[in-house]
Amino acid sequence: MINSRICEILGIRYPIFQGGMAWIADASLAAAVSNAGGLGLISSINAGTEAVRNEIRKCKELTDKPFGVNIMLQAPNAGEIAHMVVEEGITILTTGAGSPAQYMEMWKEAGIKVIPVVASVTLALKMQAIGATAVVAEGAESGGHVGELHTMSLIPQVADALDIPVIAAGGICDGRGAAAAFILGADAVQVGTRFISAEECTVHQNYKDMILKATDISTIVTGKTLGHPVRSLKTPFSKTFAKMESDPNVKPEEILAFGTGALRKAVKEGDPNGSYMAGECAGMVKKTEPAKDIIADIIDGAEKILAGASSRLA
Ligand code: TUI
Repeated sequence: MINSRICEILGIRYPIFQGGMAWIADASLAAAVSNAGGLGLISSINAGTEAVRNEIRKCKELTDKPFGVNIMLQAPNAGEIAHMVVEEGITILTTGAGSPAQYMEMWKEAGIKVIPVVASVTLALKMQAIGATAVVAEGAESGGHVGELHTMSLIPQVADALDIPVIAAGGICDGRGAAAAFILGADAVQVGTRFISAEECTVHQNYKDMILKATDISTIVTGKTLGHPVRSLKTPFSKTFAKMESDPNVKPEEILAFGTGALRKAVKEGDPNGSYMAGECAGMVKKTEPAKDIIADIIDGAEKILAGASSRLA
């Protein structure tokens, strides 16, 4: 059975994290993933700090297994969330879109295992030096806010540089991707896009349908000119966003205003003018199924491939 040191450190059965996707990753999805033996994560991007506190409390009712919270560090309420998770007794945190250095002392004192999401070796090394338990190394195939390196070259470089466990993210949604990540040096994988299609994921049905209809070329990265590149599905919204960025007469403030609230509109209302963040592997997600079946499929698939890898290549 596939198992790694991160399973023991976190008390989980399978080395699969569910991405802490903004507005999407709530108690329903996180508890389903944790109950199935993975690591469920609740996103800190929701309708305010108290809404996130409620999700944490709900999740505790839905599962007795370990789960964590993902803190998006660029959010205006990141400081508030950083304190609230300590109050709520959270034991596992992932952080994204920046460095969590300013909160590390407080979280370590509270006994929290901190797992920053990084997109480079430089930041990964810094995180190890300030006491991170592990890092999620996220390649640019992923949905949402992306770095520059892709999974294939990021993972081995981060794995070579660090002593702590590395969780691979970006472009992984089945046993093949997971097996590849383990071979590249990862101790676990983080899966986002495929869990959007999970039965327990509470996003608007239109969001699920858009993922299920996606093909290999359905995503686009916008926001590079604003210093905040984001991968999402190609829609009238993202195409307009891209056009605004390439038009020298449109000011950055206007583009930012156009994008504000777009993810929430997609997740909650299924609004065609919303931002449907998704990774490049959206084209491989073909059905809605329970989170536990997604985890079983990834683990079984990876085990079969790893067991037969040498014979396939002989
Ligand atoms: O954070 C993410 N993905 C996200 S956050 C998000 S919320 C959002 N909402 C509306 C518009 C835009 C975004 C959606 N998706 N992933 C983790 C991640 N972190 N990926 C890359 C990084 C990263 C990049 C640079 C982490 C640190 C970093 O450098 C910081 C430094 O100080 O060097």
